[in-house]
Amino acid sequence: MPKLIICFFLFCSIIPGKAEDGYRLWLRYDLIEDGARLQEYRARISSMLIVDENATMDVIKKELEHGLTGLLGQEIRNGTLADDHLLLVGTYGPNTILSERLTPNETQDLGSEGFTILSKVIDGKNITIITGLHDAGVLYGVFHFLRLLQTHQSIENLNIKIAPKIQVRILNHWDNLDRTVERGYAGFSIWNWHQLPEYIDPRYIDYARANASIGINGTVLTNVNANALILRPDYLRKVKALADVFRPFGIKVYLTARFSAPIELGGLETADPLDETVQQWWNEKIEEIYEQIPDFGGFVVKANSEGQPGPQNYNRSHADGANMLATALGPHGGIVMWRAFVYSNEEPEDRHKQANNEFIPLDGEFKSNVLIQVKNGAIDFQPREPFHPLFGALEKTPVMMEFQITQEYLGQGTHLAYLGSLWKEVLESDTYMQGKGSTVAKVIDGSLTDQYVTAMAGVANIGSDRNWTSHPFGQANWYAFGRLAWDHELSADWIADEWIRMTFGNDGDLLDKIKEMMSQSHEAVVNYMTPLGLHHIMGAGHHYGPGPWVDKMSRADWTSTYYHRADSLGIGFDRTQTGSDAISQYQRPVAKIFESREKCPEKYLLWFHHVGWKEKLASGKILWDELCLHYQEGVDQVQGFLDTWMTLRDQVDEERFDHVQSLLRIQLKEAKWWRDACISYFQQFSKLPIPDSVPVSEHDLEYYRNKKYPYAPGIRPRW
Ligand code: BDP
Repeated sequence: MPKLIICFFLFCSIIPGKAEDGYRLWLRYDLIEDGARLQEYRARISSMLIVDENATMDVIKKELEHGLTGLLGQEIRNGTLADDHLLLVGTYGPNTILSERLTPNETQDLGSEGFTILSKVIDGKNITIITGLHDAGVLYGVFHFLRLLQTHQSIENLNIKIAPKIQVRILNHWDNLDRTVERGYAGFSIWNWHQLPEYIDPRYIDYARANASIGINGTVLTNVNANALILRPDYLRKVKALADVFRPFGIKVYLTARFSAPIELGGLETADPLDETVQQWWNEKIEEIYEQIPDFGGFVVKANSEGQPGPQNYNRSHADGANMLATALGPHGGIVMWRAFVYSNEEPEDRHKQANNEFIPLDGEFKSNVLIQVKNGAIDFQPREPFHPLFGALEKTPVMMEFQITQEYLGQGTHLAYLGSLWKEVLESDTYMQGKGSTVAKVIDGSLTDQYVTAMAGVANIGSDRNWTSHPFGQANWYAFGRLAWDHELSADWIADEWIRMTFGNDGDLLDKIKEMMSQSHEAVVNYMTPLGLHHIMGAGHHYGPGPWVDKMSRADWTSTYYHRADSLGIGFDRTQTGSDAISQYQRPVAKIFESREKCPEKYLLWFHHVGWKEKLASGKILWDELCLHYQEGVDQVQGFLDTWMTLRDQVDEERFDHVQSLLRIQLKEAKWWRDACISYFQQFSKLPIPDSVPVSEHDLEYYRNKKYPYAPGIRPRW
């Protein structure tokens, strides 16, 4: 390599303040700073040979060239099988160069997307092999290998064999065709419908690289509040262009299907799923899609919820609707992800109960290529929710997880909230569906039931912002979603560790400090927004900031007062038998814990119980004091994050340092806003003094109630 280039690499790596705009995400391939590791890697890999030829292998070659040149600071030449220190990459199908170099044991149980990475000595030559049965497996192996280098792991004696635990690992973009993003806080949609299919924005490729690097293999391009236009031929040509870009990265494209599309697009008079003309319309539409996109993944459907059309408009069931689409998609290998986030126009006595009420009677009636897509909790992506009771209730129907990566209820684009911890809490919850140990993770990965397909979806936080996710730490949530969908047994801490190393560097002090911030951040948000099981007390409509006073909306279960039920006696939603009895929807051993005032974990207390202001909690303090102290603790935690971050000035590049610093200041201001607004509001009911350690609110309640935020994302500013 010419001296000049080496100097350039060294130069880049020794300037701590080097500008970083976050565009590269975790795929930063700067020269390894650790001298010993660098030497090890350079000695181990001096050439590479990719044995197959196809579009995925081209992607692999580019990524390895880019990654290894950057990380090792030297070019990697194209090798031959005679080389010592060769990196040998490709599939291991029968009678291939690779199969000759592998024992059957080494490739056992890899499945269609798994990979193995092996250090071997063959004919006296050291080689490193990355292989899988299919191209996608090899691609995942290559990203894993690069991650080992990025996180400074040893690559001596590698004997790694990994396969994903869940089959469909998919992002749900809530992107509208006008490029606005529902609940998106990172700019506009990255899909440029106007310029597709002719112009392929390089962003699409970087998007696909990022997803493939964490094992995401599907993307739903459009909002669940669907627009039928996406199914029109001109739009389908645009979708095809994206599918063509993503295919080599192992990513399939899916769309949301508007149930009334046969009327809107097809000019039919009905969308009744049992009507033959309707079925015919969908069959033909689906044929048309597969002609363009032979590996089209299928549909996500939001039906009969929040005003969306669905089979119930025709007195048909969710199963009738889902099965109609599944029948048409089935022969092509497509699936239907039918959402359980339903709530009808008639208000039920507790929204918590509605999904179970509607879906349990249909258990066993869905075709095998239908999955019921269930949000992690029964209300709506709140900062903390107990797991959705449906996970423990559907025994004959595959259920899949829907997490929300975009932080609709967790500080939107400005709060640091690492969601790995939230998602792990849900995945590890025990449903007791088939006795102890029936965790949510096991329900969705198919280990409890024999299901045709398994899946996990995450509502994307990606937009046109240069750094993709608005908050630099929002990237960690995209990353964590992918890693958990691939392997839900990874710990939140482990995932954070990987992400920090790749995103900010491997320095031990930096790593410890950022990890500490991340690991506390979810709890901090819960503390200053919705402690002790409170939920749905945010501002109306835009869902930004506190709004515990919200009481008059077109339906009661959109208000805050419906959920917190504060009165002169106490606060909280009684979901025991004396209240809505939603607890009975959980399996008995779970219900027994939640319904007991003593056994119910305090983090869910006000979710399930109406508790007296002066009732004592585990700490010996009364509820009112605990509530106030939690709010204060949340504020203190954010202050702690800011203090910690300020000590990292010399270890983080200026651009990201300043950005995060500004955002933490906003978060601190807003944490105080939540605390003061909520305490002032609830104090009207408790009529108790605020504990001394909690500062007196800067403003009175009226101030908070009247506060307007015309700049909140998603709001159209008005006079
Ligand atoms: C809620 C969002 C709304 C979505 C809905 C859904 O506020 O914008 O359309 O969920 O998931 O959280 O369908």
